[in-house]
Amino acid sequence: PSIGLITASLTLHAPSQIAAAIKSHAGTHQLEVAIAMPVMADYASLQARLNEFRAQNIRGAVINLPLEDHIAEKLVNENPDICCLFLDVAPETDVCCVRFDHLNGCGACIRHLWELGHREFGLLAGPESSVSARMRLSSWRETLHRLGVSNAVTVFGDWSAASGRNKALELLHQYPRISAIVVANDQMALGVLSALAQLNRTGSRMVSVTGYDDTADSLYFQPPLTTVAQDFNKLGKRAVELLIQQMAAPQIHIRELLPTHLIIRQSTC
Ligand code: IPT
Repeated sequence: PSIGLITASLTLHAPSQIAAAIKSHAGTHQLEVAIAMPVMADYASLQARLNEFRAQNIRGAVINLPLEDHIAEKLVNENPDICCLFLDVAPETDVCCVRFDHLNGCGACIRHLWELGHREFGLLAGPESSVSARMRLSSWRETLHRLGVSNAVTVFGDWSAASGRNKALELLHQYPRISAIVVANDQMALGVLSALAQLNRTGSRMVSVTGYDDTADSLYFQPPLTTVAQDFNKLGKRAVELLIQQMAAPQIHIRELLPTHLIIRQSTC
């Protein structure tokens, strides 16, 4: 028997580590995993993938794509014979999901920088089309607001290291007083560190950088990255276990939240 996985691009570190975890935990339950990687996250592309799964006799799918609530809800309504478990939807979306709680992690990250004395912040958010990117940005802003910071500058990247590098160059060129850049994922943070090295903003002129994900390589960035950890192995394990439960009892409503937490390394001071 097989389950399906519809995923965001596996060229990105987080989705690829999540897919690896799902694949290995599915294996312990003697389940194969059919992987689909649509280019677009619109309703028609997703429906087409579920139709392919159905043709392969697949009756359960994990969906790790940022989806707006009406698209996720319509997929569930239109495909009652396939159990769908979503990993990247907003809390208000009324579908079965297991997701990371961004609140603790985002709040802790801003407070950490504040306690180090930072007052001039740059926010490098993920793409506006991503539900999780928007949630991270809004919790950073909320925490900053509570601390009385109202002048943080926001720019948007596309999750890639290249976009992180370009956006950091842009940000520091326009706002040289920024002393901390809060970044929505580790890959963009890698690009930011590369920009800082190019601008000679290291050592005593260092700009603090925080990431988000704690992917397997982030400890080896230069300097090792302070970041918000999401346990992708745990997510993969719970996704497989919960999908199995859901397939055994399709009427149950699964909503699980996994914690995130700040890991302090040397990219912040
Ligand atoms: C999210 C990652 O944090 C981000 O780095 C990027 O890879 C994104 O996925 C791609 O969609 S993790 C997701 C489970 C919210």
